Formats: sequence, structure tokens, C-alpha cells
Amino acid sequence: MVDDTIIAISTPPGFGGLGVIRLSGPKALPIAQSFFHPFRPQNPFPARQPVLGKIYHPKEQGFIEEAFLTYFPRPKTYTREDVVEISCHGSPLLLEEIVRLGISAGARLARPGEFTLRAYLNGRLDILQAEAVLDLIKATSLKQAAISFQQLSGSLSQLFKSFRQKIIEVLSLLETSIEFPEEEIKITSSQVKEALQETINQITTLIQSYALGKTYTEGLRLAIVGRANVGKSTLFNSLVGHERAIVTHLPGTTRDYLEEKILIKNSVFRIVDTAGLSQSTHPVEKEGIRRSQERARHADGLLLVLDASQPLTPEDHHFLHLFNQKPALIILNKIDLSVKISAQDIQGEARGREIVAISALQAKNLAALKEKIHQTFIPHQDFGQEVILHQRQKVLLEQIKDGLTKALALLDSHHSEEFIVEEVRQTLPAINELLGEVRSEEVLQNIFNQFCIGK
Ligand SMILES: Nc1nc2c(ncn2[C@@H]2O[C@H](COP(=O)(O)OP(=O)(O)OP(=O)(O)O)[C@@H](O)[C@H]2O)c(=O)[nH]1
Ligand SMILES: [Mg+2]
Repeated sequence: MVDDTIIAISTPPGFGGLGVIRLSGPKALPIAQSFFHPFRPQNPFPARQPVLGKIYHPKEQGFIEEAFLTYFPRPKTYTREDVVEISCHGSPLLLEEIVRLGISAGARLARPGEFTLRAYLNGRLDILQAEAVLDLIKATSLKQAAISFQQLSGSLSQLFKSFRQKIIEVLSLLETSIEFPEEEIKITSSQVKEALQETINQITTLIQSYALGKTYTEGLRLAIVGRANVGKSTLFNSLVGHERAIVTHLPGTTRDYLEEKILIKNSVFRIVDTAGLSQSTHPVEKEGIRRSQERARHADGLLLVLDASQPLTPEDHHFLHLFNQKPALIILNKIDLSVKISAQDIQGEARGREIVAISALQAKNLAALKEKIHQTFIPHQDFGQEVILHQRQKVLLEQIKDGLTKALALLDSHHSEEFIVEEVRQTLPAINELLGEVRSEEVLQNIFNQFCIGK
């Protein structure tokens, strides 16, 4: 339990008809009462009932505002502490002044996310629900709001708890067979296999859902890559819809990456124009190329551009083999000129990746390209409501999946149970961290620093 009382303006910054200030902590009511004078004396102060009164300002030696004060006694509150909400007119000056009165009476200004942090610390929310609250506040699409709202009810936590339950069951099965090696060992091994496989499958689906989650939140990042002068910036401009990037006939025009958001069929994409690979020794260009490669490495997908009006070069081959495991679309550009390479020529090196022929300059086939972008990068699987929205969750799920997959492999190759138990047991800390049951300072900071509004 934390023992100080925090205060913050809960409504968004700016002028408004209404403004709300919230206090949470053991002294929430006495602090509020130091400047709030009810019109009718209240003894005891009623719970969960708005009481009308005036705000007294000691410096002005008078009242500065009329307000409603509602007192929510713990533990049935958002933070599980005593909470007070004061609603008054939404003047930023007035609201800030009331916060100041609270601070001089002993409250501390709340940090962003601190009310939710307390709800979490006091066991009112688990970490996944706390993340969902922050997501709901920041929602960038209705779809995301619906997912966050669902997760706020604890649905994701339930699912993760069921994974843990399964893992614990597997451990006890394995331990039983260690203790009683002669009995029914066959049954145990097939039961364990089945349970492991089922959990791995469920986790895999969730990990895959992150790509969809990302399209509802920040958008998928697609890097346009290819050697110098193939028309990357021209394509970037056509997708973005205006002349954002500089285009010239000279190789090495783009020196630093550029990023713009675009919408294709209601999905957000962040398109990144990069510097083309060239043999330049110019330090600025070299640095540009290095940065561009970095961006491409971290992108969710690649738009790999080739110049169809020229024979393939060694650099083109380099790009065709770059970041092999990333989803990518191959774009044959400049088909308005006489064409030297066709889709057939690169079929082998494309290794199943789709090839689209366009003219970025003449905006030929751009609609088809956008369609293909949507098809290639947006997952079409139906994940229902359980879509994960956070990289933190994805990374931990990957760790758990790795551990369970290793355990399954050991089981398949008939290793002794001790090794398998060890592998399975090692996934527990990650699952506990996923559920926020390991309270690492670093994790908390990462989660609660993500948002900068005084909620
Ligand atoms: N004919 C034709 N020319 C194109 C097309 N796309 C780009 N170009 C031309 O190709 C040249 C290079 O285009 P950019 O878009 O700057 O190429 P880039 O890949 O960004 O080049 P760097 O930034 O140097 O890596 C320019 O002269 C463009 O006008 C196209 O579809 N058809
Ligand atoms: Mg360029």
C-alpha cells in the first residue's frame, strides 16, 4: 500500500464546460475538505453522492468557484483507496488552482498513469487490464477500443492463466512419471505431448494476432527498399499522395529515410522511403544507407523495388535475398519504358513472394498495388476479440512458445523427464511476468510511461 495522496486534473487539457479533479489516497477527503465548503454541513460526509459546495481560496480570502464533490470510500473504488472527485467548470486556470490547493494541503501531483498504477498495485486490476485501460484511453480506432474494452474485463488474463494452468498440469504429470517411472509412462507422454501442442498452438495464434493488433494501433511499417534510382521515392510519393520525397534522375538522391502514414482500406500503414544502396564513399550517403538498412530491418514488411527497364544487377540480387524471413512484395517499376525484366525472370528468387508490375511515375497499376499491399501484410485470419496489442505481450509469448517447443522436441527425442521438466518450468517466470505477477520496476515503468495524460 502506498500511503500518500495523489491529485490530478482528470479531464483533458484546455477549456471545457466541465472539469474534473481526482484525488486518491488515505487523506483524499480531509485534503479536499480543507478547501471545499459544502453549502450544508455534512457529518459524516456521505459516500458516492455529489455534494454541492464552494471552493475557498486562502490567498483570495474568499470563494472562487462552486463545485460538486463526490467521496468514494475505499475499497470499492478504482484505486481501492479513498477517492474524491471534484467537478467544476472546465477552466484550466481554475482547475490548476484547485490542484495547487490540494498540494498545499498535503497531496502530491499524480504522475501520468498513476491512478491506474495504484489500481494495479492494490490488486484492483492485473497488468493486462491496466494496459487495456491505457489503450482504451489512447484508442486510435473503434476496433481497438472494442478490443481494449473486452480485455479490460479480464478476458486476456483468463486466457494467459489457462496457459499457466496447462503448464502446471504438464509439470505435475511429468513429475509423477519421474517418481513412479514404471507406471503408465506411455499415457503420460502422450498426454503431455497433447497438452504442450495445444498450448503452443493457442500461443502461436495469439502471437500472429499481434500483426493485426498493430494495424488497429500504430499501423504496420513497410520499408521501400531497392538499389539507387529504381524509383523508390517516386513510389513513396504516389502512395503518400503528394511530393513528399525529392526525386531526381541521379542515383543517391534519398539520403535519409522518410516516413508517412497512409490508409489502405481502413488499415494504417507507415511507409518508409529509404536510401538506395550504392557504392558511395560520401560519409553522409553512407550513413543514410546504414540508417535505411536499420529501418528495413525493423520494418514489419518490405516493398522491394526493381527497375524493370534495366537488366538485373548484383545489387538487385542482394535485395532479393535481404531479410528473407520478412513478408515482402516485389515491385517491378518503370513498366512504361521498354521492359528488360519480367515476372518470370525473378520467379525463382521471389520464392513465393507476390510480384506486381507498376509505373510509379505514371501511377499505373497503383490501385492493384494497394490491393496487394493489403492482401500481403494484413493478416486475414479471424482472431476473434483476442488480439494482442502490445509488443511486451508478444515477446513474452514468444519466450513461452520457445520453451514449450523445446520441451516438445525433447519429449519427441525421448529425453529423460528431468530435462523436459526443466524446460517447461523455465516458461513460468515469463507467464508470471505476462500476468504482471512479477513486479519488476522496469516493466512497470515501460507500461506506465507510455502515456502522458493525467489519468
Ligand atoms: N519512366 C519512369 N521513370 C521513373 C519511374 N519511377 C521513377 N522514375 C524516375 O527514376 C529516377 C529515379 O527516381 P527516384 O524515385 O528518385 O528513385 P530512388 O529509388 O528513390 O533513388 P535513390 O533515392 O537515389 O535511391 C527519376 O528520374 C524518376 O523520375 C517510372 O515508373 N517510370
Ligand atoms: Mg529516393
